[in-house]
Amino acid sequence: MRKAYWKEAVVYQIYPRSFMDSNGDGIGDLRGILSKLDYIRELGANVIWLCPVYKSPNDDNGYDISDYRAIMDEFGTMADWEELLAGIHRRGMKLMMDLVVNHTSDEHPWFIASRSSRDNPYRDYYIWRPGKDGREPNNWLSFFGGSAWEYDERTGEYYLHLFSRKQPDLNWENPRVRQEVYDIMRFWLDKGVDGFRMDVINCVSKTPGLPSVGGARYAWGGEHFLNGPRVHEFLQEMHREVLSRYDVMTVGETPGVTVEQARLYTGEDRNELQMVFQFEHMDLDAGPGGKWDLKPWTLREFRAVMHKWQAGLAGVGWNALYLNNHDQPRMVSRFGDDGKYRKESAKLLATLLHTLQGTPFIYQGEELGMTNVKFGSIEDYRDIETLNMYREYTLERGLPADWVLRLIHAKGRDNARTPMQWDDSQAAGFKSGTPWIKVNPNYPAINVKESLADPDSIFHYYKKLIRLRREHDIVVYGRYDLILEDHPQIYAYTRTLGREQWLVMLNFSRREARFELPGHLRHSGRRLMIANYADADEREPIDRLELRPYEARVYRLLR
Ligand code: TEU
Ligand code: CA
Repeated sequence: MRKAYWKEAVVYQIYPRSFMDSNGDGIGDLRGILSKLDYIRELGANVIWLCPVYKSPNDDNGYDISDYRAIMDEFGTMADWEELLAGIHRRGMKLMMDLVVNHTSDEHPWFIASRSSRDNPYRDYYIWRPGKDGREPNNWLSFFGGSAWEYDERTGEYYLHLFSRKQPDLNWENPRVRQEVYDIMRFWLDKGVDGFRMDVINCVSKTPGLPSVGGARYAWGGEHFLNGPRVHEFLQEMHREVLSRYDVMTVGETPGVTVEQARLYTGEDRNELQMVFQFEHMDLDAGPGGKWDLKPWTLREFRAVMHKWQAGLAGVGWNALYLNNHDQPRMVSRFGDDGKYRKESAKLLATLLHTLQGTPFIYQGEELGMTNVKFGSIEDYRDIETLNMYREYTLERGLPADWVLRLIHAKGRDNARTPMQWDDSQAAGFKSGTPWIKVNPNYPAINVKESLADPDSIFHYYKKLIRLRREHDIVVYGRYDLILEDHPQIYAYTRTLGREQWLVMLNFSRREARFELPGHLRHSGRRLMIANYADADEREPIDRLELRPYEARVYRLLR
Protein backbone atom coordinates (compact mmCIF):
# COMPACT_ATOMS: atom_id res chain seq x y z
CA MET A 1 0.00 0.00 0.00
CA ARG A 2 1.27 3.43 -0.95
CA LYS A 3 1.68 6.03 1.76
CA ALA A 4 0.10 9.45 1.22
CA TYR A 5 -0.52 12.54 3.33
CA TRP A 6 -4.23 12.46 2.50
CA LYS A 7 -4.52 8.99 3.98
CA GLU A 8 -2.96 10.25 7.21
CA ALA A 9 -5.05 13.43 7.31
CA VAL A 10 -7.99 14.20 9.57
CA VAL A 11 -10.53 16.50 7.92
CA TYR A 12 -12.77 18.99 9.71
CA GLN A 13 -15.89 20.01 7.80
CA ILE A 14 -17.21 23.56 8.19
CA TYR A 15 -20.72 24.68 7.25
CA PRO A 16 -19.90 28.39 7.11
CA ARG A 17 -23.42 29.69 7.61
CA SER A 18 -23.57 28.01 11.03
CA PHE A 19 -19.99 28.10 12.26
CA MET A 20 -19.16 31.59 13.55
CA ASP A 21 -20.64 35.02 12.85
CA SER A 22 -18.10 37.84 13.03
CA ASN A 23 -20.35 40.86 12.46
CA GLY A 24 -23.63 40.14 14.21
CA ASP A 25 -25.92 39.78 11.18
CA GLY A 26 -26.82 36.28 12.36
CA ILE A 27 -24.99 34.52 9.52
CA GLY A 28 -21.69 32.73 9.93
CA ASP A 29 -18.92 34.11 7.74
CA LEU A 30 -15.28 33.84 6.65
CA ARG A 31 -13.88 36.18 9.30
CA GLY A 32 -15.75 34.10 11.86
CA ILE A 33 -13.94 30.99 10.63
CA LEU A 34 -10.62 32.86 10.65
CA SER A 35 -11.14 33.68 14.32
CA LYS A 36 -11.56 29.97 15.12
CA LEU A 37 -8.68 28.40 13.21
CA ASP A 38 -6.69 27.92 16.40
CA TYR A 39 -9.59 25.94 17.81
CA ILE A 40 -9.42 23.51 14.88
CA ARG A 41 -5.67 23.26 15.15
CA GLU A 42 -6.01 22.59 18.85
CA LEU A 43 -8.30 19.66 18.01
CA GLY A 44 -5.61 18.33 15.69
CA ALA A 45 -7.45 18.15 12.36
CA ASN A 46 -5.12 19.25 9.58
CA VAL A 47 -7.44 19.71 6.62
CA ILE A 48 -10.55 21.89 6.44
CA TRP A 49 -13.36 21.17 4.01
CA LEU A 50 -15.34 24.33 3.53
CA CYS A 51 -18.92 23.93 2.28
CA PRO A 52 -19.71 26.35 -0.60
CA VAL A 53 -18.83 30.02 -0.06
CA TYR A 54 -19.42 31.19 -3.64
CA LYS A 55 -21.94 33.80 -4.78
CA SER A 56 -25.38 32.28 -4.46
CA PRO A 57 -29.04 33.25 -4.04
CA ASN A 58 -29.10 30.58 -1.29
CA ASP A 59 -32.04 28.53 -2.41
CA ASP A 60 -30.01 25.57 -1.08
CA ASN A 61 -27.55 27.41 1.18
CA GLY A 62 -24.79 27.91 -1.36
CA TYR A 63 -25.22 24.65 -3.30
CA ASP A 64 -26.85 26.83 -5.97
CA ILE A 65 -23.99 28.90 -7.36
CA SER A 66 -24.45 32.02 -9.48
CA ASP A 67 -20.76 32.96 -9.74
CA TYR A 68 -18.02 30.36 -9.20
CA ARG A 69 -15.28 32.99 -8.98
CA ALA A 70 -16.80 35.27 -6.35
CA ILE A 71 -17.54 35.00 -2.63
CA MET A 72 -21.10 35.17 -1.29
CA ASP A 73 -21.72 38.70 0.03
CA GLU A 74 -22.99 37.44 3.39
CA PHE A 75 -19.77 35.48 3.92
CA GLY A 76 -17.36 38.33 3.11
CA THR A 77 -15.01 39.27 0.31
CA MET A 78 -12.33 37.60 -1.78
CA ALA A 79 -9.78 39.41 0.41
CA ASP A 80 -11.32 37.75 3.48
CA TRP A 81 -11.10 34.39 1.74
CA GLU A 82 -7.44 34.96 0.87
CA GLU A 83 -6.72 35.85 4.45
CA LEU A 84 -8.47 32.69 5.57
CA LEU A 85 -6.42 30.54 3.19
CA ALA A 86 -3.20 32.19 4.37
CA GLY A 87 -4.25 31.62 8.00
CA ILE A 88 -4.90 27.95 7.28
CA HIS A 89 -1.56 27.50 5.52
CA ARG A 90 0.32 29.39 8.22
CA ARG A 91 -0.94 26.82 10.70
CA GLY A 92 0.30 23.97 8.53
CA MET A 93 -3.22 22.99 7.51
CA LYS A 94 -4.83 22.50 4.11
CA LEU A 95 -8.07 23.76 2.57
CA MET A 96 -10.51 21.75 0.46
CA MET A 97 -13.21 23.70 -1.35
CA ASP A 98 -16.62 22.34 -2.29
CA LEU A 99 -16.94 21.92 -6.05
CA VAL A 100 -20.62 21.99 -7.04
CA VAL A 101 -20.72 21.36 -10.77
CA ASN A 102 -23.55 18.93 -11.38
CA HIS A 103 -25.75 22.02 -11.44
CA THR A 104 -25.61 25.81 -11.12
CA SER A 105 -28.09 28.32 -9.80
CA ASP A 106 -30.83 29.38 -12.22
CA GLU A 107 -29.40 32.87 -11.61
CA HIS A 108 -26.02 31.92 -13.09
CA PRO A 109 -25.37 33.95 -16.29
CA TRP A 110 -25.04 30.69 -18.28
CA PHE A 111 -28.57 29.67 -17.33
CA ILE A 112 -29.99 33.14 -17.86
CA ALA A 113 -28.57 33.01 -21.40
CA SER A 114 -29.58 29.38 -21.85
CA ARG A 115 -33.23 29.97 -21.08
CA SER A 116 -33.43 33.14 -23.20
CA SER A 117 -33.94 31.34 -26.54
CA ARG A 118 -33.63 27.91 -28.10
CA ASP A 119 -30.72 28.98 -30.29
CA ASN A 120 -28.69 30.83 -27.68
CA PRO A 121 -25.08 29.54 -27.66
CA TYR A 122 -25.54 28.60 -23.98
CA ARG A 123 -28.71 26.59 -24.64
CA ASP A 124 -26.77 23.33 -24.66
CA TYR A 125 -25.03 24.07 -21.34
CA TYR A 126 -28.14 22.65 -19.67
CA ILE A 127 -30.53 19.78 -20.33
CA TRP A 128 -33.60 21.01 -22.22
CA ARG A 129 -36.30 18.74 -23.65
CA PRO A 130 -39.77 19.22 -25.12
CA GLY A 131 -42.67 17.82 -23.12
CA LYS A 132 -44.17 14.39 -23.85
CA ASP A 133 -47.94 14.14 -24.27
CA GLY A 134 -48.40 17.41 -22.42
CA ARG A 135 -46.26 16.20 -19.51
CA GLU A 136 -42.66 16.22 -18.35
CA PRO A 137 -40.10 14.59 -20.70
CA ASN A 138 -39.74 11.65 -18.28
CA ASN A 139 -41.01 10.56 -14.87
CA TRP A 140 -37.90 11.17 -12.75
CA LEU A 141 -38.32 12.56 -9.25
CA SER A 142 -36.03 15.25 -7.87
CA PHE A 143 -33.94 14.58 -4.73
CA PHE A 144 -36.05 17.25 -3.02
CA GLY A 145 -39.45 15.85 -4.05
CA GLY A 146 -41.69 16.46 -7.07
CA SER A 147 -40.75 16.16 -10.75
CA ALA A 148 -37.11 16.68 -11.73
CA TRP A 149 -38.32 18.85 -14.65
CA GLU A 150 -39.46 22.44 -14.77
CA TYR A 151 -41.41 23.92 -17.65
CA ASP A 152 -40.08 27.23 -18.92
CA GLU A 153 -42.72 29.25 -20.76
CA ARG A 154 -40.35 31.50 -22.67
CA THR A 155 -39.11 28.72 -24.93
CA GLY A 156 -41.83 26.15 -24.28
CA GLU A 157 -39.45 23.43 -23.08
CA TYR A 158 -38.55 21.74 -19.80
CA TYR A 159 -35.14 21.77 -18.08
CA LEU A 160 -33.80 19.04 -15.82
CA HIS A 161 -33.06 19.72 -12.16
CA LEU A 162 -32.14 16.73 -9.98
CA PHE A 163 -32.31 19.08 -6.98
CA SER A 164 -34.46 22.23 -6.58
CA ARG A 165 -35.90 24.05 -9.59
CA LYS A 166 -33.37 26.76 -8.86
CA GLN A 167 -30.57 24.20 -9.44
CA PRO A 168 -30.65 23.32 -13.17
CA ASP A 169 -28.36 20.42 -14.13
CA LEU A 170 -25.39 21.19 -16.35
CA ASN A 171 -25.06 19.18 -19.55
CA TRP A 172 -21.75 17.33 -19.16
CA GLU A 173 -22.18 15.80 -22.62
CA ASN A 174 -21.21 19.24 -23.93
CA PRO A 175 -17.37 19.43 -23.98
CA ARG A 176 -17.52 23.21 -23.51
CA VAL A 177 -19.27 22.71 -20.16
CA ARG A 178 -16.51 20.38 -19.03
CA GLN A 179 -13.86 22.89 -20.06
CA GLU A 180 -15.67 25.58 -18.05
CA VAL A 181 -15.55 23.29 -15.00
CA TYR A 182 -11.83 22.68 -15.46
CA ASP A 183 -11.26 26.44 -15.75
CA ILE A 184 -13.07 27.02 -12.46
CA MET A 185 -10.94 24.36 -10.80
CA ARG A 186 -7.72 25.93 -12.14
CA PHE A 187 -8.87 29.34 -10.91
CA TRP A 188 -9.04 28.08 -7.30
CA LEU A 189 -6.02 25.81 -7.52
CA ASP A 190 -3.94 28.72 -8.81
CA LYS A 191 -5.10 30.68 -5.78
CA GLY A 192 -3.61 27.93 -3.64
CA VAL A 193 -6.45 25.65 -2.55
CA ASP A 194 -5.35 22.12 -1.69
CA GLY A 195 -8.26 20.05 -2.89
CA PHE A 196 -11.92 19.59 -3.62
CA ARG A 197 -14.92 17.80 -2.19
CA MET A 198 -17.00 17.21 -5.31
CA ASP A 199 -20.74 17.55 -4.81
CA VAL A 200 -22.84 14.67 -6.27
CA ILE A 201 -20.07 14.06 -8.77
CA ASN A 202 -21.46 10.64 -9.70
CA CYS A 203 -24.64 12.28 -11.07
CA VAL A 204 -23.03 14.14 -13.97
CA SER A 205 -23.51 11.47 -16.65
CA LYS A 206 -27.08 10.59 -17.55
CA THR A 207 -28.33 7.65 -19.65
CA PRO A 208 -28.67 8.88 -23.27
CA GLY A 209 -32.29 9.43 -24.20
CA LEU A 210 -33.16 10.08 -20.51
CA PRO A 211 -35.64 7.17 -20.30
CA SER A 212 -38.44 6.93 -17.72
CA VAL A 213 -38.33 4.24 -15.04
CA GLY A 214 -41.17 1.77 -14.49
CA GLY A 215 -44.77 2.68 -15.13
CA ALA A 216 -45.54 5.10 -12.30
CA ARG A 217 -46.41 8.74 -12.86
CA TYR A 218 -43.22 9.74 -10.95
CA ALA A 219 -40.37 7.46 -9.91
CA TRP A 220 -36.82 7.56 -8.59
CA GLY A 221 -34.65 7.66 -11.71
CA GLY A 222 -31.34 6.92 -9.97
CA GLU A 223 -30.44 4.08 -12.30
CA HIS A 224 -30.22 6.66 -15.09
CA PHE A 225 -28.04 9.25 -13.40
CA LEU A 226 -26.14 7.65 -10.50
CA ASN A 227 -22.79 6.31 -11.79
CA GLY A 228 -23.95 6.93 -15.38
CA PRO A 229 -22.30 5.59 -18.52
CA ARG A 230 -19.63 8.29 -19.06
CA VAL A 231 -18.85 9.26 -15.47
CA HIS A 232 -15.46 7.49 -15.32
CA GLU A 233 -14.47 8.91 -18.69
CA PHE A 234 -15.34 12.43 -17.47
CA LEU A 235 -13.40 12.02 -14.23
CA GLN A 236 -10.36 10.68 -16.05
CA GLU A 237 -10.52 13.66 -18.39
CA MET A 238 -10.73 15.99 -15.37
CA HIS A 239 -7.72 14.24 -13.87
CA ARG A 240 -5.72 14.52 -17.08
CA GLU A 241 -6.58 18.16 -17.67
CA VAL A 242 -6.46 19.49 -14.11
CA LEU A 243 -5.85 17.25 -11.11
CA SER A 244 -2.68 15.58 -12.40
CA ARG A 245 -1.02 18.98 -12.68
CA TYR A 246 -1.44 19.92 -9.02
CA ASP A 247 -0.86 18.23 -5.67
CA VAL A 248 -4.48 17.93 -4.58
CA MET A 249 -6.73 16.03 -2.26
CA THR A 250 -10.05 14.82 -3.70
CA VAL A 251 -13.18 13.24 -2.32
CA GLY A 252 -16.31 12.68 -4.37
CA GLU A 253 -19.78 12.75 -2.89
CA THR A 254 -21.41 9.72 -4.48
CA PRO A 255 -24.94 8.81 -3.33
CA GLY A 256 -25.97 5.30 -4.38
CA VAL A 257 -22.39 4.20 -5.01
CA THR A 258 -21.63 0.48 -4.71
CA VAL A 259 -18.30 -0.98 -3.57
CA GLU A 260 -17.69 -2.17 -7.14
CA GLN A 261 -18.18 1.37 -8.46
CA ALA A 262 -16.07 2.84 -5.68
CA ARG A 263 -13.19 0.57 -6.64
CA LEU A 264 -13.32 2.28 -10.03
CA TYR A 265 -13.61 5.82 -8.64
CA THR A 266 -10.81 5.40 -6.10
CA GLY A 267 -8.60 2.71 -7.63
CA GLU A 268 -5.03 3.94 -7.19
CA ASP A 269 -4.05 3.33 -10.79
CA ARG A 270 -7.24 4.69 -12.38
CA ASN A 271 -6.62 8.43 -12.13
CA GLU A 272 -10.08 9.50 -11.02
CA LEU A 273 -10.57 10.37 -7.33
CA GLN A 274 -8.76 9.53 -4.10
CA MET A 275 -11.86 8.80 -2.01
CA VAL A 276 -15.64 8.79 -2.18
CA PHE A 277 -18.39 9.29 0.40
CA GLN A 278 -20.59 6.20 0.24
CA PHE A 279 -24.14 6.30 1.65
CA GLU A 280 -24.99 2.72 2.59
CA HIS A 281 -24.69 3.31 6.34
CA MET A 282 -26.83 6.44 5.93
CA ASP A 283 -29.61 4.33 4.36
CA LEU A 284 -29.88 1.76 7.17
CA ASP A 285 -32.64 3.58 9.02
CA ALA A 286 -34.74 4.12 5.91
CA GLY A 287 -37.40 1.75 4.57
CA PRO A 288 -38.38 1.19 0.93
CA GLY A 289 -40.19 4.55 0.91
CA GLY A 290 -36.87 6.38 1.21
CA LYS A 291 -35.34 8.78 3.70
CA TRP A 292 -38.58 9.71 5.51
CA ASP A 293 -39.76 6.10 5.80
CA LEU A 294 -38.20 5.59 9.24
CA LYS A 295 -36.98 2.18 10.28
CA PRO A 296 -34.73 1.16 13.19
CA TRP A 297 -31.16 0.24 12.25
CA THR A 298 -29.35 -2.74 13.74
CA LEU A 299 -25.72 -3.26 14.66
CA ARG A 300 -25.60 -6.37 12.47
CA GLU A 301 -26.53 -4.39 9.36
CA PHE A 302 -24.33 -1.45 10.30
CA ARG A 303 -21.33 -3.70 10.85
CA ALA A 304 -22.02 -5.58 7.63
CA VAL A 305 -21.96 -2.32 5.67
CA MET A 306 -18.83 -0.96 7.30
CA HIS A 307 -17.11 -4.31 6.93
CA LYS A 308 -18.03 -4.60 3.27
CA TRP A 309 -16.45 -1.20 2.59
CA GLN A 310 -13.35 -1.95 4.65
CA ALA A 311 -12.79 -5.25 2.89
CA GLY A 312 -13.91 -4.02 -0.52
CA LEU A 313 -11.46 -1.15 -0.85
CA ALA A 314 -8.53 -2.79 0.98
CA GLY A 315 -5.43 -2.57 -1.15
CA VAL A 316 -7.40 -1.07 -4.04
CA GLY A 317 -8.78 2.35 -3.12
CA TRP A 318 -9.35 4.30 0.07
CA ASN A 319 -12.35 5.00 2.33
CA ALA A 320 -13.63 8.44 3.33
CA LEU A 321 -15.03 7.80 6.81
CA TYR A 322 -17.95 9.84 8.15
CA LEU A 323 -20.93 9.37 10.44
CA ASN A 324 -22.64 12.71 9.83
CA ASN A 325 -22.36 15.91 7.81
CA HIS A 326 -24.45 18.97 6.90
CA ASP A 327 -27.08 16.76 5.20
CA GLN A 328 -27.50 14.18 7.94
CA PRO A 329 -28.82 13.95 11.49
CA ARG A 330 -26.26 14.28 14.28
CA MET A 331 -24.40 10.98 14.71
CA VAL A 332 -24.83 10.74 18.49
CA SER A 333 -28.61 11.06 18.15
CA ARG A 334 -28.74 8.58 15.30
CA PHE A 335 -26.17 5.87 16.06
CA GLY A 336 -25.55 6.52 19.76
CA ASP A 337 -27.63 7.73 22.67
CA ASP A 338 -28.08 11.47 23.07
CA GLY A 339 -29.52 11.08 26.59
CA LYS A 340 -27.93 9.16 29.43
CA TYR A 341 -24.93 7.87 27.45
CA ARG A 342 -24.30 10.91 25.26
CA LYS A 343 -20.64 11.24 26.17
CA GLU A 344 -19.86 7.54 26.14
CA SER A 345 -21.60 6.91 22.83
CA ALA A 346 -20.15 9.98 21.11
CA LYS A 347 -16.69 8.75 22.12
CA LEU A 348 -17.49 5.24 20.97
CA LEU A 349 -18.50 6.52 17.53
CA ALA A 350 -15.39 8.70 17.42
CA THR A 351 -13.29 5.62 18.16
CA LEU A 352 -14.85 3.83 15.20
CA LEU A 353 -14.33 6.84 12.94
CA HIS A 354 -10.64 7.08 13.76
CA THR A 355 -9.70 3.39 13.90
CA LEU A 356 -11.28 2.03 10.74
CA GLN A 357 -9.08 2.18 7.68
CA GLY A 358 -9.68 5.41 5.80
CA THR A 359 -9.55 9.18 6.23
CA PRO A 360 -11.86 10.51 8.99
CA PHE A 361 -14.13 13.48 8.30
CA ILE A 362 -15.36 15.29 11.42
CA TYR A 363 -18.39 17.54 11.05
CA GLN A 364 -18.42 20.75 13.12
CA GLY A 365 -19.88 20.20 16.58
CA GLU A 366 -19.47 16.43 16.40
CA GLU A 367 -16.40 16.83 18.62
CA LEU A 368 -18.70 18.35 21.27
CA GLY A 369 -21.33 15.64 20.98
CA MET A 370 -23.85 18.11 19.54
CA THR A 371 -27.28 16.51 19.14
CA ASN A 372 -30.34 16.69 16.91
CA VAL A 373 -32.81 19.47 17.61
CA LYS A 374 -36.61 19.24 18.02
CA PHE A 375 -38.17 22.50 16.94
CA GLY A 376 -41.88 22.58 17.76
CA SER A 377 -42.99 24.37 14.61
CA ILE A 378 -42.15 24.25 10.91
CA GLU A 379 -41.60 28.03 11.16
CA ASP A 380 -38.26 27.34 12.81
CA TYR A 381 -36.95 25.21 9.94
CA ARG A 382 -34.95 26.60 7.01
CA ASP A 383 -33.87 23.70 4.80
CA ILE A 384 -35.50 23.56 1.37
CA GLU A 385 -35.70 19.77 1.43
CA THR A 386 -37.46 19.85 4.80
CA LEU A 387 -39.85 22.65 3.80
CA ASN A 388 -40.77 20.89 0.52
CA MET A 389 -41.33 17.62 2.33
CA TYR A 390 -43.46 19.24 5.03
CA ARG A 391 -45.69 20.84 2.39
CA GLU A 392 -46.03 17.62 0.43
CA TYR A 393 -46.71 15.43 3.48
CA THR A 394 -49.20 17.75 5.20
CA LEU A 395 -51.01 19.25 2.19
CA GLU A 396 -50.87 16.56 -0.50
CA ARG A 397 -50.79 13.46 1.67
CA GLY A 398 -52.88 14.99 4.45
CA LEU A 399 -50.67 13.75 7.30
CA PRO A 400 -50.93 15.45 10.71
CA ALA A 401 -48.35 18.18 11.33
CA ASP A 402 -46.98 16.72 14.57
CA TRP A 403 -46.42 13.38 12.88
CA VAL A 404 -44.49 15.03 10.04
CA LEU A 405 -42.48 17.07 12.53
CA ARG A 406 -41.44 13.83 14.21
CA LEU A 407 -39.91 12.65 10.93
CA ILE A 408 -38.09 15.96 10.62
CA HIS A 409 -36.79 15.64 14.18
CA ALA A 410 -35.27 12.30 13.23
CA LYS A 411 -33.94 12.98 9.74
CA GLY A 412 -34.14 16.66 8.78
CA ARG A 413 -30.95 18.32 7.54
CA ASP A 414 -31.37 21.28 9.89
CA ASN A 415 -30.40 18.93 12.75
CA ALA A 416 -26.84 19.51 11.55
CA ARG A 417 -27.24 23.17 10.73
CA THR A 418 -28.09 24.80 14.05
CA PRO A 419 -25.32 27.21 15.08
CA MET A 420 -22.06 25.86 16.46
CA GLN A 421 -22.21 25.99 20.25
CA TRP A 422 -19.23 28.01 21.45
CA ASP A 423 -20.27 28.90 24.98
CA ASP A 424 -23.25 29.34 27.29
CA SER A 425 -23.90 33.00 26.51
CA GLN A 426 -26.80 34.27 24.41
CA ALA A 427 -27.00 32.48 21.01
CA ALA A 428 -24.30 30.06 22.22
CA GLY A 429 -21.56 32.56 21.47
CA PHE A 430 -22.22 32.15 17.74
CA LYS A 431 -22.77 35.91 17.93
CA SER A 432 -25.01 38.30 19.72
CA GLY A 433 -28.19 38.99 17.76
CA THR A 434 -30.58 36.56 16.12
CA PRO A 435 -28.99 33.71 14.17
CA TRP A 436 -30.49 32.70 10.80
CA ILE A 437 -31.65 29.48 12.43
CA LYS A 438 -32.30 28.97 16.14
CA VAL A 439 -29.63 27.48 18.36
CA ASN A 440 -30.20 24.09 19.92
CA PRO A 441 -31.60 24.80 23.42
CA ASN A 442 -29.06 22.40 24.96
CA TYR A 443 -26.19 24.88 24.35
CA PRO A 444 -25.75 25.83 28.05
CA ALA A 445 -24.57 22.26 28.72
CA ILE A 446 -22.99 21.35 25.39
CA ASN A 447 -20.47 23.89 24.12
CA VAL A 448 -16.82 24.50 23.32
CA LYS A 449 -16.05 26.42 26.47
CA GLU A 450 -17.26 23.58 28.67
CA SER A 451 -15.48 20.98 26.49
CA LEU A 452 -12.14 22.72 26.63
CA ALA A 453 -12.34 23.04 30.39
CA ASP A 454 -13.27 19.40 31.06
CA PRO A 455 -10.30 17.04 30.58
CA ASP A 456 -12.74 14.13 30.21
CA SER A 457 -14.76 15.83 27.44
CA ILE A 458 -15.58 14.44 24.03
CA PHE A 459 -13.35 17.16 22.54
CA HIS A 460 -10.30 15.96 24.47
CA TYR A 461 -11.05 12.39 23.49
CA TYR A 462 -11.03 13.40 19.78
CA LYS A 463 -7.71 15.12 20.36
CA LYS A 464 -6.29 11.95 21.79
CA LEU A 465 -7.60 9.82 18.92
CA ILE A 466 -6.13 12.20 16.36
CA ARG A 467 -2.79 12.10 18.15
CA LEU A 468 -2.89 8.28 18.13
CA ARG A 469 -3.34 8.31 14.35
CA ARG A 470 -0.44 10.67 13.99
CA GLU A 471 1.89 8.67 16.23
CA HIS A 472 1.06 5.14 15.08
CA ASP A 473 1.19 4.16 11.42
CA ILE A 474 -0.85 1.07 12.18
CA VAL A 475 -3.98 3.17 12.79
CA VAL A 476 -3.74 4.58 9.27
CA TYR A 477 -2.22 1.74 7.29
CA GLY A 478 -2.85 -1.42 9.30
CA ARG A 479 -4.90 -4.21 7.74
CA TYR A 480 -8.45 -4.47 9.06
CA ASP A 481 -9.86 -7.86 10.14
CA LEU A 482 -13.29 -8.37 11.65
CA ILE A 483 -13.66 -10.55 14.77
CA LEU A 484 -16.73 -11.63 16.80
CA GLU A 485 -18.59 -11.51 13.45
CA ASP A 486 -21.98 -12.42 14.92
CA HIS A 487 -21.97 -10.56 18.20
CA PRO A 488 -25.32 -8.78 18.61
CA GLN A 489 -23.90 -5.83 20.58
CA ILE A 490 -20.19 -5.58 19.89
CA TYR A 491 -18.35 -4.40 16.79
CA ALA A 492 -14.74 -5.58 17.13
CA TYR A 493 -11.79 -5.79 14.78
CA THR A 494 -8.04 -5.94 14.69
CA ARG A 495 -5.57 -3.80 12.77
CA THR A 496 -2.29 -5.37 11.76
CA LEU A 497 0.88 -3.86 10.36
CA GLY A 498 3.96 -6.04 10.09
CA ARG A 499 4.38 -7.68 13.50
CA GLU A 500 2.25 -5.10 15.29
CA GLN A 501 -1.40 -5.75 16.10
CA TRP A 502 -4.15 -3.65 17.71
CA LEU A 503 -7.57 -4.69 18.94
CA VAL A 504 -10.64 -2.43 18.83
CA MET A 505 -13.69 -3.36 20.95
CA LEU A 506 -16.91 -1.32 20.68
CA ASN A 507 -20.13 -2.02 22.58
CA PHE A 508 -22.86 -0.40 20.51
CA SER A 509 -25.61 -1.01 23.06
CA ARG A 510 -26.92 0.45 26.30
CA ARG A 511 -26.51 -2.89 28.05
CA GLU A 512 -23.43 -4.72 29.30
CA ALA A 513 -22.02 -7.01 26.64
CA ARG A 514 -20.08 -10.20 27.30
CA PHE A 515 -17.67 -11.71 24.83
CA GLU A 516 -14.89 -14.24 24.45
CA LEU A 517 -11.92 -13.45 22.27
CA PRO A 518 -11.00 -15.86 19.48
CA GLY A 519 -8.13 -18.19 20.38
CA HIS A 520 -5.41 -16.50 18.36
CA LEU A 521 -5.91 -13.27 20.29
CA ARG A 522 -5.94 -14.75 23.78
CA HIS A 523 -3.06 -14.96 26.18
CA SER A 524 -1.03 -12.15 24.72
CA GLY A 525 -0.02 -9.18 26.81
CA ARG A 526 -1.79 -5.99 25.98
CA ARG A 527 -1.59 -2.31 26.54
CA LEU A 528 -4.65 -0.09 26.62
CA MET A 529 -4.14 2.71 24.07
CA ILE A 530 -7.42 4.56 24.56
CA ALA A 531 -10.78 3.93 26.23
CA ASN A 532 -13.91 5.98 26.76
CA TYR A 533 -14.44 5.08 30.43
CA ALA A 534 -11.92 6.91 32.54
CA ASP A 535 -11.40 4.00 34.91
CA ALA A 536 -10.78 1.33 32.24
CA ASP A 537 -8.00 -0.72 33.76
CA GLU A 538 -5.31 -1.92 31.45
CA ARG A 539 -4.44 -4.90 33.63
CA GLU A 540 -7.93 -6.36 33.35
CA PRO A 541 -7.91 -9.73 31.58
CA ILE A 542 -9.85 -9.33 28.34
CA ASP A 543 -10.01 -12.90 27.07
CA ARG A 544 -13.41 -13.02 28.64
CA LEU A 545 -14.82 -9.72 29.58
CA GLU A 546 -17.78 -7.49 29.82
CA LEU A 547 -17.98 -4.15 28.15
CA ARG A 548 -20.11 -1.54 29.85
CA PRO A 549 -22.81 0.40 27.95
CA TYR A 550 -21.26 2.04 24.88
CA GLU A 551 -17.81 1.16 26.14
CA ALA A 552 -14.94 1.46 23.67
CA ARG A 553 -11.44 0.08 24.19
CA VAL A 554 -8.40 -0.01 21.93
CA TYR A 555 -5.53 -2.31 22.88
CA ARG A 556 -2.10 -2.90 21.50
CA LEU A 557 -1.34 -6.62 21.68
CA LEU A 558 2.10 -7.54 22.97
CA ARG A 559 3.71 -10.80 21.95
O1 TEU B 1 -26.06 16.38 -1.40
C1 TEU B 1 -26.55 15.43 -2.29
C2 TEU B 1 -27.11 14.20 -1.70
O2 TEU B 1 -27.13 13.19 -2.33
C3 TEU B 1 -27.70 14.14 -0.39
O3 TEU B 1 -26.89 14.24 0.68
C4 TEU B 1 -28.98 14.88 -0.27
O4 TEU B 1 -28.82 16.21 0.04
C5 TEU B 1 -29.76 14.25 0.82
O5 TEU B 1 -29.88 12.91 0.56
C6 TEU B 1 -31.10 14.84 0.91
O6 TEU B 1 -31.65 14.30 2.06
C7 TEU B 1 -25.31 17.43 -1.91
C8 TEU B 1 -25.06 18.45 -0.83
O7 TEU B 1 -24.28 17.87 0.18
C9 TEU B 1 -26.36 18.98 -0.36
O8 TEU B 1 -26.23 19.87 0.72
C10 TEU B 1 -27.01 19.69 -1.52
O9 TEU B 1 -28.31 20.09 -1.17
C11 TEU B 1 -27.09 18.80 -2.76
O10 TEU B 1 -25.90 18.07 -3.01
C12 TEU B 1 -27.33 19.64 -3.98
O11 TEU B 1 -26.19 20.37 -4.31
CA1 CA C 1 -22.01 37.46 9.59
